[in-house]
Amino acid sequence: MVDFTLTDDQKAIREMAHDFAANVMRPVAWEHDKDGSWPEEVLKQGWELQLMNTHIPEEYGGPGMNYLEGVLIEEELGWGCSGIGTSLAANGLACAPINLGGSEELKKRVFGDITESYKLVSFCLTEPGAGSDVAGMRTTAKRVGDDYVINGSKCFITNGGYADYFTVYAKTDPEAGHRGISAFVVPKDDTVTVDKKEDKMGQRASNTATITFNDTVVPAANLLGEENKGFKLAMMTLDRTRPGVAAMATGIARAAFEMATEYSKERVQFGVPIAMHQAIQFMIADMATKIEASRLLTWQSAALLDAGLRNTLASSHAKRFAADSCMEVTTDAVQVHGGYGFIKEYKVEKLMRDAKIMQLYEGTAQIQRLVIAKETLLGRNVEAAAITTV
Ligand code: COS
Repeated sequence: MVDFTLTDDQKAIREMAHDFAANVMRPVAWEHDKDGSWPEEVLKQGWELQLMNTHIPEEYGGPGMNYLEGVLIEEELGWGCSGIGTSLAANGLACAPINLGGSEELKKRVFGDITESYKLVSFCLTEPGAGSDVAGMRTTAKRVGDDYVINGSKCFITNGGYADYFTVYAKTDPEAGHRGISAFVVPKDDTVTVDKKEDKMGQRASNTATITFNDTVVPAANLLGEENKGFKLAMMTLDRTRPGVAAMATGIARAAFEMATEYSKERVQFGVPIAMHQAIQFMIADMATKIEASRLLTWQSAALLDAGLRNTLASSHAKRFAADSCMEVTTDAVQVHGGYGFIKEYKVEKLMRDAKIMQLYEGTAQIQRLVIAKETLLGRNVEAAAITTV
């Protein structure tokens, strides 16, 4: 029998994240959404509570949480404010390839530093001309003696404007397509410039920047995994982080659902609360089912990882379904509010704006379908195979 019971420790982790979301994130979330200001104080408090760097092993100074614990936290952060939540979660995305491919010395150096004091790490994969098509990237890393010299621009980089380190993907063999990409840890220095801060539709509290590497020199010791194996490292990273995005989408949807149900019990039309009307009840019912199903897929995708099994298919199922559901649920939550849902004072409109990015970042809804189709047609869904390493 499948057991969905959480341990006391897991319940405590979820409760701690929920308290933080309710008492620290929510009171400032709408202000940061309004002016797009950087929530540094909130992030520092999140770092103190180890709501950042959740998967860094204990031997390197982190809390060493498993993936199920990670998604429990991310759902609460999404419920609190997914803009601030994304900034808290971004170290996890950037550190996953270090965890997978970094040498002992590199892990001690970088993880030791970012767990010792508040520091940010940004994941640099996407480029202006290479979003879904990762292999189309143009950033290069040339080997010169014991170093690599990196040149190129990366866009849509979460926390990019404030990062102390970057995990950068670059072509080490430009003629070799996806088999010519390598990944590196790049500490911030004067050769790394922040070119543009994006003014976004949603998740306005998170910083999203273009970062350019201008003859940036890193030692060969900062290479992650083997040279030219960076594409696979990126895919293995996304397998590990898409469950977190699915969890955050579930949290946003849950917040919107709560607002819609509360409002439906208060708002009177035709002499009764609108919750008494079947038209509203059907919307509420569909919202509730989508949230439950999103959470179940999310937990499954995390539990497979915790069991040491390949979760590529489950991860894309979860990310695709939870993100699409989040968009639908938040749109319906605005609909339940009628005209008031369109007014900022009612707060639910922020959730609908925040939801959109869930279908875009860490692989669009269409990319998830591509992965699902490929995995299914290859028959890998029949039995999850053990994870291979880079
Ligand atoms: N784990 C390990 N290896 C993987 C993998 C995974 N999940 N997925 C693919 N690979 C490997 C394949 O085994 C293959 O290896 P070989 O070089 O040995 O043949 C290689 O990677 C290429 O795989 P594939 O042919 O399946 O790649 P495609 O080009 O068909 O598809 C997509 C790649 C489109 C799925 C990929 O580029 C992608 O996910 N794009 C979206 C990127 C994204 O999410 N961007 C957001 C940035 S972070 S905000």
